Amino acid sequence: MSLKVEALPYEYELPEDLSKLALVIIDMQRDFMEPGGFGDALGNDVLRLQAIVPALKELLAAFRALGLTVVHTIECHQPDLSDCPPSKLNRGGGALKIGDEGPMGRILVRGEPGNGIIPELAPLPGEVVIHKPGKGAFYATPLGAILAERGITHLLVTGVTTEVCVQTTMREANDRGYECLMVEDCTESYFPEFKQSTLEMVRAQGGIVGWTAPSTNVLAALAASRVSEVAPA
Ligand code: C5J
Repeated sequence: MSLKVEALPYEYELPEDLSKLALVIIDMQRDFMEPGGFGDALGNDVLRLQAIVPALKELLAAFRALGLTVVHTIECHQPDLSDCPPSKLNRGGGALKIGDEGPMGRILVRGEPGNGIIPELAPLPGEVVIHKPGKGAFYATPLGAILAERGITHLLVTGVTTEVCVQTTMREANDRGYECLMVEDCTESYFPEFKQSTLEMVRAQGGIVGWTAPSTNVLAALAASRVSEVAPA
């Protein structure tokens, strides 16, 4: 039975075999979400990103209940910054640069307290965690190979920030042939107008990059999958 999510620019069809669907949660890490991290050092109001946590938690719980693939990403660099090009290191003009010591440890460095995913969305054992040096989650990571190994064809894309790492990842995924939907209330930006523009760009021209929908629509389709599992033939 094919399950459809009410979405824009038109219905998004989930794969018949739901094991081909993955939830991708981009960079819900303290460095972007909390005062004292990278986002804050760049002068952003980081607390506005907190608004999406309840909806994302609910979506994550639904994926876990169905035993579906969950991918968490973390933007980070090696302690020696060998994977951080000067073009990234020197940009921004913020109070603290990548690798500097901040209140949550070294900014955007793998393993530092500020680099961890916020506790509400902490990965469970067995969930995929991708450490990525770039904005897109496919660049210089094993993500493509992991998704291929699991036979994943469809991605629900969430996280922060909408127009930077979330959009970049969705575009990378689109070019690799994945059917992608950005979950509207599970992604956020420091700039509300950039979020809105990104959603519009994704679904423009007949869904040139993919679909968008609120999490309630996704949850409704996932709930219907459970009903169809127990319904008599
Ligand atoms: C940024 C991200 N904004 N995760 N990273 O530098 O969007």
